[in-house]
Amino acid sequence: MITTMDTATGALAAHAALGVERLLAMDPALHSMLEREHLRQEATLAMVASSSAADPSVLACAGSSLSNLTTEGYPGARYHAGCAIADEVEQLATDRARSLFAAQYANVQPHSGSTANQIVMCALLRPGDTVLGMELSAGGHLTHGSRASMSGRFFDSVGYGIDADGFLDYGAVERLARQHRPRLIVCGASAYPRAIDFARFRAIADSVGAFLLADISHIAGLVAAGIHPSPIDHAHVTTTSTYKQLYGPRGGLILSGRDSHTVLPGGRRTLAQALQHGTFPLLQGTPDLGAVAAKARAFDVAAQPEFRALAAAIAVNARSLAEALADLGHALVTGGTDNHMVLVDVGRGGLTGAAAEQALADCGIIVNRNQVPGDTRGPRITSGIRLGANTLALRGMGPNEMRICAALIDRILAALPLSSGDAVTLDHAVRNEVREAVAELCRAFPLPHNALR
Ligand code: DSN
Repeated sequence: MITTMDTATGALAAHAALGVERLLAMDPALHSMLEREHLRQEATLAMVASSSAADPSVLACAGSSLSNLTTEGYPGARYHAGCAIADEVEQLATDRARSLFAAQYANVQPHSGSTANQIVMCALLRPGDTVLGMELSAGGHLTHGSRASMSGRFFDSVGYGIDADGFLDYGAVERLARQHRPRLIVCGASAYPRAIDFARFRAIADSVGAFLLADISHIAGLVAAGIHPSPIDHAHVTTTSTYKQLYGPRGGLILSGRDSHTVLPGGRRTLAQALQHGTFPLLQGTPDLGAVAAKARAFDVAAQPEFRALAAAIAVNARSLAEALADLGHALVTGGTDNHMVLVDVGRGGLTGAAAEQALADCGIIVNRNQVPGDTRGPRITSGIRLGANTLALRGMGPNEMRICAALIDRILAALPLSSGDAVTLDHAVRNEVREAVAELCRAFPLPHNALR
């Protein structure tokens, strides 16, 4: 019988190396794509605010033999044999998640942040119940009640927004809550550069008897590091994806704090039990145990002092980037940032977000187009771009490099012909000059092969 002894035989490393060797020999075309993508990430400035780069040890877990497992249920209560080691891994990931966020309950099985939100809604609501979430066009997320997703189709969804300066309009949230009496209020955003007042949201939720869900997908690293206030004991439930600011694998996480033992109306289940049941069997079957192991690894990395330093650098860099762009005359949504993200209103200069995104990408600066408050352009064109500091901070860049990045972005945007469309041709001399500067930055600040330690 095979034991669970830790033998450190090298079998894991040999298997991983064999995998790459066989991929090259058996499928050179696919190997070439993956190799090129690896090099592309090394050679470009990733400033998509929802992106990061996972440590190779995280990726090794995700690609390990644990992904071969078929199993349903939870540690100690599976529906298949052969899960003793998987149970240890999932328990470790769960314990680390609870410890990292000072939560009382964690579920590490959700396949993504979107799925985590679906699980919470299906666990706590009945079809047709009212959900109050941030409008997608104001910076919310598809899964917070947008009509384009099941969250806005299976539930009666009402949206709150931002004021004319781009700040969250808490007064409007309160009025809409009183008017519509939602069963669930969702806070958290995909494109909002300011801190979120979770205590205020909870007070509004309590005033109408609603559950509060905080989706911290974008700011989970800042929350874990204590740089952004934590929602854990304010919200009934907190969700996050694990590949954005936690530098983990593709996946999601559900957390709960002081409310996790509350018995839900009907008296059948506590909140924690409803979330367990909502994940499996209600929404998911077999979890990806490789991803669960990778989450365990990422949570350990995020618990280290080096991660707190990284999170602090993210926030400092975002502020430096915002200040430098503002000094160069760019209009920023809310005038600046409290987190990792900067929203630039390029429409005021006569550009579209799509054109800016394309021209920046052409020079090796990777951002995404994003709507701005009162945008007259749709989500495919937009009048803004969204920038983030996660990966640049990981590369060791600081305020000085943020000023260089701001100057490069400004150089590109200033050279663009005014356009309302999304197809642009950038002046070749400007493109070559910026490409060379980007290459130099990437060489000077390589992605760390052994990130954080
Ligand atoms: N929510 C998307 C974003 O903010 O870019 C990614 O999942």
